[in-house]
Amino acid sequence: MNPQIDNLLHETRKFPPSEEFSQNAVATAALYDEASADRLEFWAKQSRELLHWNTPFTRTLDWSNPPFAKWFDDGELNVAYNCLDRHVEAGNGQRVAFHWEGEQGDSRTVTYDELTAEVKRAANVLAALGIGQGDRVAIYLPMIPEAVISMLAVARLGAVHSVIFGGFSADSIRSRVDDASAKLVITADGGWRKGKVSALKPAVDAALEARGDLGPQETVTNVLVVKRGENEVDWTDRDLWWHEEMAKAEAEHEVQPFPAENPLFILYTSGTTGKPKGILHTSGGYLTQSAFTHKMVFDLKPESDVYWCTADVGWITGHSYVVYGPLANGTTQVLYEGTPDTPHPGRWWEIIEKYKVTTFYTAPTAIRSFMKLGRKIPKKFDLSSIRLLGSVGEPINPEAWMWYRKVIGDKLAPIVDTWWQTETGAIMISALPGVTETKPGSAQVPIPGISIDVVDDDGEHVGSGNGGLLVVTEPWPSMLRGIWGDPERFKETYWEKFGDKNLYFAGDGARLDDDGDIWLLGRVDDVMNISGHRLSTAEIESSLVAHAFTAEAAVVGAHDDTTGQAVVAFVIIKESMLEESAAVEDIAAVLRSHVGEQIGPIARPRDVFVVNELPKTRSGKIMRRLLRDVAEGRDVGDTTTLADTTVMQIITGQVTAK
Ligand code: 6R9
Repeated sequence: MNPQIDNLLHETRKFPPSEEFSQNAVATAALYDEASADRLEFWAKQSRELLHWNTPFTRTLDWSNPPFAKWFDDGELNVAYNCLDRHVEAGNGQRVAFHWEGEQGDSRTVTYDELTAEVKRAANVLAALGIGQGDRVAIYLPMIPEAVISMLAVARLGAVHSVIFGGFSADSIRSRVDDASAKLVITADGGWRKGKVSALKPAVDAALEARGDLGPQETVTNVLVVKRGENEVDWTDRDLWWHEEMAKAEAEHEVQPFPAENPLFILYTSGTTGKPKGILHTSGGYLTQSAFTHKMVFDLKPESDVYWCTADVGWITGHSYVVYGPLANGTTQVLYEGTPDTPHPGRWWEIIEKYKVTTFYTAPTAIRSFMKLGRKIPKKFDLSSIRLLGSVGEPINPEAWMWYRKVIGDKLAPIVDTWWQTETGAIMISALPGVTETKPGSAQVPIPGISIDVVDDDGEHVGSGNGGLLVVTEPWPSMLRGIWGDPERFKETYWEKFGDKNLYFAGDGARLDDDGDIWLLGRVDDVMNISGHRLSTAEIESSLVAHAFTAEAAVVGAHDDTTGQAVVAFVIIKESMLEESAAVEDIAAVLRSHVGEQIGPIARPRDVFVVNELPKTRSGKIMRRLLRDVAEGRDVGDTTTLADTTVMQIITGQVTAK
């Protein structure tokens, strides 16, 4: 078993909240009672309290056609108005929305007044380019205020954004733009990463030029380009500078309400097959649950807190806990452009000191890499403003949890380990700070109003002390409404595993401890979790076999001390290419960078092993379990189902010879 999970199963420490924290906590134990008394009424009440509805809803949930849910569906609201104008109207326009920090140390303070004004202008720019309700806009930007402004401007018009993480390649942009038939792409002339300006526009140019004769008709009519990196960029007729269009645009923009189920965004995530899934989220339910969880799980005091979630807006965490949840709640945040170790390894701690961050939300992989560098670095900075810590993206091993608490939280700050997914839209399992006694390594309990279970293969509850599969048993407000353009795949992937029981299958293994608390154990499918980012084995395999050298490829996620898992690939070279490939000095490096170019640097395998055979069952299925054993340096387990039982000896020999 993965050593981190093994540790996790022996963990018994518990940390009750301090009395002081509990007394001032936003969340109370009564929330659980209220939610279990009447779950739907509970969500209806939260939605009315947290959001402004132009047309109040009268129906909370329509589940007459599962798994297609509708929440608050006869209500109307505007998502951007909820995140901006209403805070200004309530007299909080002077409050800082973002303390933005560039990697090079340049900074910009954006108040709610300013953010609202910029979004209004940007909405006018987009409308002038023909964007209206339901149109799709692709956003490929670095972590600069314009990323948030673009998302909110799209939302304000009732259009749909598809944010593409800045680390993805031209091919990934192409397939996402095509899948959603995007009309407009918003990008930049570059962004600062690791001390250099990384180009973004060339990838967009390449994506839009790479249309083969067989491709569908080009849907993109314009590319808006934000000036950030001062890079030289190629220019075409469809390109427009963001700042020039903004300068020409009207300042006023009248906000219009849209139905609760109006699509808000599509976000692509890896599944078990090669093709990323376009996860669709809509407006009212999504905003309700992201705002509710942001307020309760992060114990939000909007007048005094400075909240920092380190996620990029290219991931769901950035959508729900940088943009929608925090802004709906009128939060003051830090937004940082760069990498944690540039220009020095204490950069994040320096930012916490500078802005007196109170609430810090990051991923276990980051915590582990800081742990490796030692406590001396964070100890150089004043982190005494921190009062609450959060973790997301993968199971946090108890050792990292304890370090996070001691070194960053000064032994006082509660830690909330939050389990959720792109598909769930918002946090589903987490301690409530001030209420829950926390346990290192366990995400613990469903949040009020959410129904979770751990079940066996037949969908039956496993009972305390047992392991099984994590399921959501009742629809929830921020649930995905589908996979863009593929309702069948939506049903098959998430809802059909347990027959007609209507259980949402998350794809994660979990265990219930004797208190009934939930411990997440990682994915049970062929999805890997690298630094908290999801990648599918199939997607990387198909990229590897797209290279001229490769006949066959098998990819596994192997345990890695820092990144949680690392991509390890086994490839067979084509007979016809043996000579040519032998002339290449480092085939592994060639294939690694090929994957990096096709999918993006995060997908680049840590190791590529060239082998003569792959272990297959008699029915021809690759036995990834055995390859994982090799990749993790273990003795290879049971090989009796292999078609050729000697193949593993050969592979082990080839790998250890490296
Ligand atoms: C928010 C996010 C989702 C997958 C999920 C699970 C893993 C996320 C976790 C966690 C254990 C946690 N995951 N949070 N595992 N404990 N607190 O990360 O979304 O990128 O879609 O990934 O991440 O395996 O299924 P996403």
